[in-house]
Amino acid sequence: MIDKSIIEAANAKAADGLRADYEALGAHLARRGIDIEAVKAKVAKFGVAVPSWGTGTGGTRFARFPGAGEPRHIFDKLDDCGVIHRLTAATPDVSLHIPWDKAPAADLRAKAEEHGLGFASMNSNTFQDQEGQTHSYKYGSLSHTDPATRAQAVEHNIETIEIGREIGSKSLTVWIGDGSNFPGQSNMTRQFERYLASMKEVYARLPDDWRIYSEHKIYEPAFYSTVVQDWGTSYLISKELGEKAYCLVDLGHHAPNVNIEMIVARLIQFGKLGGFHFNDSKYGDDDLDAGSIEPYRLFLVFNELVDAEDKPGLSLEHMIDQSHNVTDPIESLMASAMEIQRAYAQALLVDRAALEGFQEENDALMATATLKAGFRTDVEPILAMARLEAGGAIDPVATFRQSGYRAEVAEVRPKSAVTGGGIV
Ligand code: LRH
Ligand code: MN
Ligand code: MN
Repeated sequence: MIDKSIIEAANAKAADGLRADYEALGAHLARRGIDIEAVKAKVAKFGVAVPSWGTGTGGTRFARFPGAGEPRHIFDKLDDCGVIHRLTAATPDVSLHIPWDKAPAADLRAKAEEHGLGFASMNSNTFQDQEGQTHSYKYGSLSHTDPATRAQAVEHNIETIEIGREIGSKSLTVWIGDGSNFPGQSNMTRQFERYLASMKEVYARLPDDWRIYSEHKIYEPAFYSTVVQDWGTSYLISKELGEKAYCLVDLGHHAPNVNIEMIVARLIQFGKLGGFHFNDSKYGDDDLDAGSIEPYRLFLVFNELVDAEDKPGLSLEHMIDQSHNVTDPIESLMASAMEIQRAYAQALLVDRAALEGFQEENDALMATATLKAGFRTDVEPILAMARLEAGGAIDPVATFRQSGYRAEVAEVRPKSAVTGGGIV
């Protein structure tokens, strides 16, 4: 773990500059009628969960180039998540993937407590075969033609709920790779009927205070048709299952140029948005760092969230879902957490009354300029001040590098094998 003194020493060098920048931004925002303290308070309360699987180098299906000190198991992963939260003060929860992270619940709880972490949504995995598994998921899982394979997939989801229940999670995220690779391979209607029947069995085992999220993805690994391919199907699923069922939007799971912020708006309007997997992409499900390719799109998603902030019943789980090929995963996850916070802070700056006025008057130019005014504002001093006040680092990546954490863990974590193929 990174010692407090290292963070304090790094912060001491940057604190005066930050205070000056914060004051200047405060004066600027005051002229726009915005109270910087109120924005900072909201940013400080905002948290995004880290995916356990993101702490290791992901790679692609062609190759994986692991770095030094890769986590060996979930307890190393939780240590890394502890570092991320300590430095950014923005990632209080970790999302687990079962069976990758399977371990005794008491040990998971103890390790999380050590770092002041909680557990976000649980993820089931029926897109891969595990050693010793009776039935293969090669031709599907929850929608498989074989009832025994479906039963096995249902059972795995129930087990994932059980593990989550013991560690204080409150939701299950279901993403399946089921679909088909060739026209005619599957009857799309029958397949979806089977999927719904299986999900109803899982839903029946959901604790009263839990939610279930269906995560859609346009394609991959199925290259012709995917059972849960878009938000329309995901919405149908949530309606079929009942009031504890919601849709999860992974930003990388859409066709290029799809208006994701509009999907977000629709799901909010009809009370079915449950959460996010944040990442960024240029071509497909690239799983690049959030905000690294299209920061404006991330901002526009947050613009919808802030617009609906006071909507009764809206409660969202914000999670990151990334795969890191060429960067240190800890650094990428910290950078993403900060980008997500940045998009939130910028969206908070939008003058909503003015925007509504321009929309009513059909003044397209001024309406879009009003949004841009939020996006163009450099809110870094707000984010950094929120971190400083919470005991985090003014500059998390620089402080992480100074700490020598990666070299230190590399001494006890053996170099991991270079394998072909990463995770999706
Ligand atoms: C699928 C996905 C889904 C999985 C994760 C590893 O592409 O986004 O959320 O659980 O990647
Ligand atoms: Mn995802
Ligand atoms: Mn994905």
